[in-house]
Amino acid sequence: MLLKKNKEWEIYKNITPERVFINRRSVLKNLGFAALSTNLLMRTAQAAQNLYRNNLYPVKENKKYFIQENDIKGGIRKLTDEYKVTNYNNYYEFGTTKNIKRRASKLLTSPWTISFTGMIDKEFEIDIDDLTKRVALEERIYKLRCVEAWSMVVPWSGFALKEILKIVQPQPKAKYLVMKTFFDPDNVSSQRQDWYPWPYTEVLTIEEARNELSFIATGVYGKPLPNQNGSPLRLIVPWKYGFKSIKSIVSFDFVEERPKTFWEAIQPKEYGFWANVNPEVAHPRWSQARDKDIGTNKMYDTKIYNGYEEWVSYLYKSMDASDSLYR
Ligand SMILES: Nc1nc2c(c(=O)[nH]1)N[C@H]1C(S)=C(S)[C@@H](COP(=O)(O)O)O[C@H]1N2
Ligand SMILES: [Mo]
Repeated sequence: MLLKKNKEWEIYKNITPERVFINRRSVLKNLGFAALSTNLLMRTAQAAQNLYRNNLYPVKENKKYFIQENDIKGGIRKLTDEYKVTNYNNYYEFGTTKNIKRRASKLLTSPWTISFTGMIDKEFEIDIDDLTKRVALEERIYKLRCVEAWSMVVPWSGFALKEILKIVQPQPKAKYLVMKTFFDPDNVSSQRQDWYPWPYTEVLTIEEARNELSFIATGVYGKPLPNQNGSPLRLIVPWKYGFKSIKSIVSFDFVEERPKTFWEAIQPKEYGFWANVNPEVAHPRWSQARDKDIGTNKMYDTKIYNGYEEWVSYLYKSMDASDSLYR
């Protein structure tokens, strides 16, 4: 019967704050569903929320940031196939291969509480589906350039990160925005491996977070974000290597001192804090001069700031142009 068969669902019941879960449960109890299992309840909630999210998309495209480019033989670059975007992923919480879709599908993304803390007007928590009501959703086509020298062109749906800053109003003392992915070692087995500094953590300067390109994606290809791409919300900073674009965010913390990011803690010389794309600064073990489109395997000359120089170069003008800006 259902209960036994779906035991695996229990694996990911986790990230729900106890409080929210208990409320949901008592509501359903009153409706006469007391006998329903925890698992079934949670899947029911998720299914209802999926329906709600499906109806948010597609959203209107913002064409301002679209960049056309040619491959090294002169062919015009097209969008990467949806299939590739959603089947070739980096998401270490679910494994170290690109093929993590099935495992990631077990993650429950509703309810999904996000906390806003630190040096802001007032600390608070909000569910993702309430947050998306408070921002303007739009679609943007961005290039994603992984530090592993592959790239994709992806139509993301979501909203500008600066909209969050408008809501939370960081204090002048706040210098950095720290974002974290869920941490659930009981249910996500990789997070019991203590050689990784879980949870996945990424940091931007407040000026970078305010940059008009910084984007929070909640959808892709005109649909809600699939789990493997970082549902229900992930960062996209297209002028930086892909590892900066943290998935499945649960917290935004505004701080004065910069903490170490996940990759900085593992290997700072290769995957540093700034990680701005630069074809002239090689990774210690390979060239960054070109990137290969996933899907077509066509080669592109990598551009400074991944082609987004006109929007972001001012951020780094006054800084020492050492290699660490580009790793
Ligand atoms: N939480 C989390 N976020 C993450 C990663 C990860 O392993 N865990 N991988 C990063 C890397 S290395 C890349 S290239 C992009 C890949 O995003 P995609 O799978 O949607 O293409 O996600 C980034 N965000
Ligand atoms: Mo990456």
